[in-house]
Amino acid sequence: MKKNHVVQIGPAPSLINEYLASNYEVVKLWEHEDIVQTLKTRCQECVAVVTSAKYGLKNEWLDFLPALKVVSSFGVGYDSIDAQELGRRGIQLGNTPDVLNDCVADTAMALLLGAGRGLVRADRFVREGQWTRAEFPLMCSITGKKAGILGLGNIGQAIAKRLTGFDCEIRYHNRSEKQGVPYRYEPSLKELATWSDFLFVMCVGGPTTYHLINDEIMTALGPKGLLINVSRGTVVDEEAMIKALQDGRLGGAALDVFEHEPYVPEALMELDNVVLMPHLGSATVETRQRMSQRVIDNLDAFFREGNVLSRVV
Ligand code: 8YV
Repeated sequence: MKKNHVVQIGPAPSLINEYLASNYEVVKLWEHEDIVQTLKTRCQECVAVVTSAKYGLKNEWLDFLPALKVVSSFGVGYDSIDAQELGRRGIQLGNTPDVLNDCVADTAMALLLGAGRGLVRADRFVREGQWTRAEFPLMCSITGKKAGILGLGNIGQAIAKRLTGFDCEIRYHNRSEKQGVPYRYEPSLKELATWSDFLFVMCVGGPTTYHLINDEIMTALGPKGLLINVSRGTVVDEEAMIKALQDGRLGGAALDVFEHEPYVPEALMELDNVVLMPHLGSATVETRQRMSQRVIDNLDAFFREGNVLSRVV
């Protein structure tokens, strides 16, 4: 049987690679120097694109993919893919929601304890031999504190569930109030920040949320407040955050994502009240396996029934 043609934008986990290699005719775009030439000469029959939240898909490439009908992306966020443009062209987009909720929420807790209880700083303190000559500063308690969540979607709710285990009081801000959740809605993000001891950023990325966390919000969170970002770097005005951290208007930041990944501003590395992770929210063996399987299932479902399983457009 003739195999369908697929263009793969960037490297993927081995489960996806092996599946693609045995079931499809694959063009590995990132291995080619002249991308446009490769699209023009080798991808005219490609019905599917396989990509990820990280590698995305450039709109200008779509004109060189006349047979394209489906995009299967590794990751729940799709801010690096223009879903509207795909919809306009009648191309389906599938992503990998839900299978990573718990993992990302666990990462948020790791950041909360890592920064809030000073775990990362304390580790440095011991390794650098400071324990024999100095006292580690007292940190603030986590239990019973006020936690704000920007973006109470499925991952936001998994974060809230974990925070109830710490007896935290929880409020959230979304574009609109969510029905059927036991947490209080705060219509103003600034009010939420003012109220919160910890503010978790868990909304979508892209233009609608660009720099939602600005100087005013960080100042409202305050000198004792902790900002935790596990969504997208673009939601936070990074320059304003650095200034707020430097002059003590913001207590601390725990970040898994950055505005210009994988580049992290030098100024952040110099701050003791900051914990940094290289975008590992969903990075466990089990979760990446489930995400890979969903990429495959989305493609399979499309070729079998004409619709991806987890459909964005
Ligand atoms: C990505 C993510 O999957 O799911 C998302 O939106 O940001 C991550 O889990 C990972 O960076 C690979 O692109």
